[in-house]
Amino acid sequence: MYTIYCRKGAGSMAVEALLEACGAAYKVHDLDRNPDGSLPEYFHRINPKAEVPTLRLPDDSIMTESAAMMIHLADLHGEAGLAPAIAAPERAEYLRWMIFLATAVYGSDLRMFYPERFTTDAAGCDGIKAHAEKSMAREFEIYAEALGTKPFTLSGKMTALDIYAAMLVSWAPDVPAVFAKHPNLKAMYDKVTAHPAIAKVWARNGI
Ligand SMILES: N[C@@H](CCC(=O)N[C@@H](CS)C(=O)NCC(=O)O)C(=O)O
Repeated sequence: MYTIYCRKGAGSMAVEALLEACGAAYKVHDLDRNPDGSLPEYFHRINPKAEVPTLRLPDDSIMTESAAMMIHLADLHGEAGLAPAIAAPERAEYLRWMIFLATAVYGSDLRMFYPERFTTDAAGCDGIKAHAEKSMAREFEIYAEALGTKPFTLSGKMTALDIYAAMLVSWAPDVPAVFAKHPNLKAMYDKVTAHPAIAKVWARNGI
């Protein structure tokens, strides 16, 4: 049994959706913030960075880093067909875009939502946020170009990559504008979120 530590609508959403889509046995542990905005003390002992997603594996060990979880779960639950096999020709591309999303796009999201965490100078926050929005716009251009006319990032079949991309695009500062500029991203997003397992988790997360 997996336990996924979550905050609704946060980075845990993609991992929760993947667990559901894989048919894995899992429990959701929703975290509430303390009145001062921090996360509960017990959670800092589970993940010293106190970030979601945090995943407790069936052997009781703890895993952090969303992209690592996506890769690990999709590989372990290969029967769900949500990852190319290690030797498949599209495996390199799968890893490339998974890490691009985790580092470039997720990074821009974090700078945009929490600029104060990226500076010791509170006066610099607006600049960090503006730069993050610009970076994210460029990153979605790059991703949309890679997607091209394919229904999903790799081919005609949804993978964990598309679930991760769908979560990240849902955090854009102006989602309708991203979709208007990149109708192929919208088409991919609509297909991913129409999948019954993903729709269920998106709804639980209030999306
Ligand atoms: N590199 C981490 C980043 C995780 C992360 O920063 N998560 C955010 C939410 S999306 C978080 O929990 N931040 C701490 C907080 O909100 O208090 C990952 O990919 O899992």
